[in-house]
Amino acid sequence: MIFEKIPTVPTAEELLDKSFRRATRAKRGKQVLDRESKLKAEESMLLTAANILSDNLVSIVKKFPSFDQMPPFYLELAEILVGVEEMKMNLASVQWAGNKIHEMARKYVGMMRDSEDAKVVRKQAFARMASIVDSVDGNLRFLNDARNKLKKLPDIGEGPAIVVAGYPNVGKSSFVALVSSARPEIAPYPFTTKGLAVGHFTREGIRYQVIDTPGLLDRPLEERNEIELQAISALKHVGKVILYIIDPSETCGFSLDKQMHLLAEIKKEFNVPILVAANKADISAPGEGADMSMSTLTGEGVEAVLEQLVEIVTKVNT
Ligand SMILES: Nc1nc2c(ncn2[C@@H]2O[C@H](COP(=O)(O)OP(=O)(O)OP(=O)(O)O)[C@@H](O)[C@H]2O)c(=O)[nH]1
Ligand SMILES: [Mg+2]
Repeated sequence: MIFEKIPTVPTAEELLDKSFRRATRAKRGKQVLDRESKLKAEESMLLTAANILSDNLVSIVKKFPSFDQMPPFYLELAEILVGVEEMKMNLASVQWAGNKIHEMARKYVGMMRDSEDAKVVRKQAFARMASIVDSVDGNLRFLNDARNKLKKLPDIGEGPAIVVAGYPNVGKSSFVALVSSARPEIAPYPFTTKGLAVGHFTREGIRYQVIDTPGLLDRPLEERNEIELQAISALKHVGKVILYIIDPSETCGFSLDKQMHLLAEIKKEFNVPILVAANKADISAPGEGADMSMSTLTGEGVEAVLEQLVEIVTKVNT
């Protein structure tokens, strides 16, 4: 996954600590008897600190993937979770700081040669570097938060994908846990699932992906929060088929009417085959509107639903 390899982004303080410590060590080995060797020692201290700082800053930027060639699904998720423009601006500031320190170090080395006391100049240079790095501390923190959010996104790969959607608390995660390798959290309250998760199962040599999504309420797109938007994004970009789970028992806390209305909206919005399964058959009759019935608690009917999904995917593919 494109966001998986982004390393932690250090704070300004961590960067400065590291580089100044290494610079002190670089100086320690040097003899400082005459003016020339004192100059050399201060110079090496300055360059060591500057190189570490600018290399680190520039490499932070390099480790973020380029947003210009990103698959639309991940681009949209990045937009939902962190904002692509904001991320670009923060990266640009960090890049600027890296370049600035590099430039500045060269200038100060020149100044050192013409000065009475190299140590004084080196100290001025360190203060300048520290203030440049401090000035991007907010950017570094933003990027670290972004990194932590993006890293949690699931790796959606090549195989056909089944997206499981529905109202909160209807049993989406229970289904995904039952049929695939994923182990999502299951709980008796709505909005348990807060992000996308992917599990896998294999049928006749084909590896299928099952995507668990956060619950959706029936409401306009512009009112949806960042958690729901991830589900919409998966529906839009990755599904070969959608499994829409309804809970006719309404123990999920939402009326069947509302659940059916959301289904109608999804049918209108997405051009993907939809299988409707009524869950919780152990406590209520499926009622109207469902293609199949199951209980993810007892397991009854679940295998048949899975078979049907595989059949739909196979048809779509041929
Ligand atoms: N009686 C009964 N309860 C079920 C069944 N399937 C799931 N549940 C219960 O319904 C609750 C919600 O299950 P989840 O799988 O977490 O539902 P979800 O749709 O993923 O919920 P969100 O992530 O909040 O959207 C849990 O308490 C489950 O134990 C079922 O077939 N029968
Ligand atoms: Mg869930």
